Amino acid sequence: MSKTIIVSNRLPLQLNIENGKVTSSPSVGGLATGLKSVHRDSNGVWIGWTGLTVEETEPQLEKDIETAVSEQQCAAVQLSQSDLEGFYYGFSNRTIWPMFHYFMEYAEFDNNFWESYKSVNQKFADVVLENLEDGDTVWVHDYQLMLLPQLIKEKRPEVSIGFFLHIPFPSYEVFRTIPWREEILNGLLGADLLGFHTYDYERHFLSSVSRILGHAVSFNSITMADRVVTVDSFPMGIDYEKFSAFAKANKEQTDKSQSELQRRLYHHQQETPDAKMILSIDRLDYTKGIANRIRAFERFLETYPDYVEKVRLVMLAVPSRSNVPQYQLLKREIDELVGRINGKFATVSWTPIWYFYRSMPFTNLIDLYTSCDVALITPIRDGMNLVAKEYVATRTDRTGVLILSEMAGAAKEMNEALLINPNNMDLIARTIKKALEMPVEEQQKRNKYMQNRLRRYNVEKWAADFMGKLQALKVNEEFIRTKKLTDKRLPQILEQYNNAQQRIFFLDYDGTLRGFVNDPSEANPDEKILNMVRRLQEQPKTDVVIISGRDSETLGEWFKDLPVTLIAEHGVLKKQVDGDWHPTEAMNTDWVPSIQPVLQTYVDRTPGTFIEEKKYSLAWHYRKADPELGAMRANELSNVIKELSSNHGLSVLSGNKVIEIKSSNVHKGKAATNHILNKNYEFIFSIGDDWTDEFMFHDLPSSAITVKVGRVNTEARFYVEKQEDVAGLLQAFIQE
Ligand code: GDG
Repeated sequence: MSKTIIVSNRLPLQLNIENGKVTSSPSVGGLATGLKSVHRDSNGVWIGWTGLTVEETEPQLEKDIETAVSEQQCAAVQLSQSDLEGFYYGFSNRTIWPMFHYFMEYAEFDNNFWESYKSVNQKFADVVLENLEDGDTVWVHDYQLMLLPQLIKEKRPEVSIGFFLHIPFPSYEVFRTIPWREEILNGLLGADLLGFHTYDYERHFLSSVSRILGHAVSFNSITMADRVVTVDSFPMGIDYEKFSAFAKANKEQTDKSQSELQRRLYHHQQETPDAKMILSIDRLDYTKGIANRIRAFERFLETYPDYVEKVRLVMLAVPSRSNVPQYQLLKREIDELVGRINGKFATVSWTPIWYFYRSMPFTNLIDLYTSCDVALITPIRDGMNLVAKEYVATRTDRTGVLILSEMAGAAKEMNEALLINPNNMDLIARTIKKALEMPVEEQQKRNKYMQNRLRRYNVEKWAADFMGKLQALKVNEEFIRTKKLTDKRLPQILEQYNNAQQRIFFLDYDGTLRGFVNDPSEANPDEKILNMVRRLQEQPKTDVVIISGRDSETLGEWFKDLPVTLIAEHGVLKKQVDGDWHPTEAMNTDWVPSIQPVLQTYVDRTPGTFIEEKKYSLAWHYRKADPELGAMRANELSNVIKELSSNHGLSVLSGNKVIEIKSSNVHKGKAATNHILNKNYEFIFSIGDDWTDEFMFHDLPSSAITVKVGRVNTEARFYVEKQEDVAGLLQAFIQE
């Protein structure tokens, strides 16, 4: 039975070694819960690091550790101390983490870190490949393993691979400053499905792929040479029922069964019944905005002194990455801030901040969530932030107010929270006051909406959605495979051809009849091509249409001696046999005066490029420009025009070293269907290689034989592998 292999930096288990005996227990993080049905219930394997380096592992315990790990349905990747320093503390946490959270000034670009990142990703790949069997699916998690999808795909192209990024993906302007940006993008693009928490991260990723690698991006898919990569957003949820159930149990506790912390919190409530508690929980990380939060609390106490002795900030900061210098500095900063503010405001019976620097057992977390009236969550940047969701889930009586930073991915789904900009101290201070004074009915109303959403889109649903989408893509990929125009299928098509009274062929030119050449002006048809088209046209009851993006002059010149219909400029102009060129539609050119100057700036800035003014379109040619500069500017230009074009209804076509802009109401699909209107073709054949041909495949009647050149996602009914296969296929229709 095929299985799913989950891969993450750390395994979801705890190893305990006591008196030479190794035992393991599952750790119950959100991810492990969400993936339970993929991992535990369906015989999956989870691959990752145990938390023990090779140096920390006593040789005589190796076997026992392996057994303990496999008991949890896991397989371990062995990492050395130096792997950990370079790959984890280095590249992952001193390069990627700060860059992806827009802390560019903290990012270090160190080649040794990068080398270590590559070699550890390879170690993960080796273990995945060892465990991989036919039909398996792989789901890779997070920023430590961005090269892994490609490393697996190269070796096992048929395997379906998903990747989910748990942190933000930064904007192109930030991402492009990373020295290894191409390698990282290519690594990720080994996946068939890439998931992000929010649409913004998805958008940033697509923009980087389009601008840096130059791949064609449309909506949420990326077309590569031989496959299509899909990108989508899947906002991660929590184990709602667990949080809600633990919160209920917490309410029903007796004095005796209460934790020490719960007792302390309870006494505080008893002693000062009208005092309120504000909660803050995060890993101690500079992205979480902890220092700002404390300063905002100070601003609150200064601005609203009536609240002195009436409000306490309960702050849990969980130690994290303490070997990284920035984290050590942050720890010192927070210690000092807490000390200063407690010194400044404390009274005999009251300290404004209770500060815990440690991690707590899960039940203590519930004690905090259920006891605090307000949760103050103010990250500067955060992929999602699950603490915000957990706080809301534990409010079983629906009271409590969530103050949440707009910069957390969670803010996109939690509109009913009080959303703040984490850099605006006055706003946070005012919002704290608003939260403390919010009527209970309003609190309940807001939480009701959020709880309903969190209950519905919980972590299991998140995982199921991702896997469902990946599965659907796999089925689609298999479906594409079934479209191959094999020798077995051809006789049936030929039978239709032979039985038809009227027959027509729509043939695309570049990439279909003719292979690509470096200089497109030298791509004129050779004798072989001309002969083939002529002989096809000579078949009885058969018409041939050459349908291309080329301009009418070129196409007219190349095919002047053949009695075929020509459709040029992606459907804009048509020339019947022995006729003149005519537009196929009433063409709108009002947009030309506003777009022309934009193109002109690209000509000015990019030596060797020029504008071609066609009758109904503008083309910017860059084949004589420096290839890299040309490609880069072409991408830039096409993005700019796409943004501008929404007002004009334009379409931007990226051809071979040319960007063409035209009114979007004309395309090959429309031109082809208009051409056959009121005619009685019983056999319609169309073949083409790029996305402009998809319009034809889509618009022609479903009985048409539509053929894509290249094996990518297509609306065509069939495909052939490569341009070189086209001649052989057309030859089959030529009967002596
Ligand atoms: C990354 C992204 C994204 C916290 N303290 C204790 C404890 N926790 C638990 C919380 C929560 C989790 O840790 C923290 O999750 P966050 O989402 O808030 O933040 P990151 O650790 O930065 O996670 C983030 C997430 O990945 C998922 O994709 O949301 O944006 O940065 O579940 O409850 N648990 C226990 N003791 C503690 O002291 N037991």
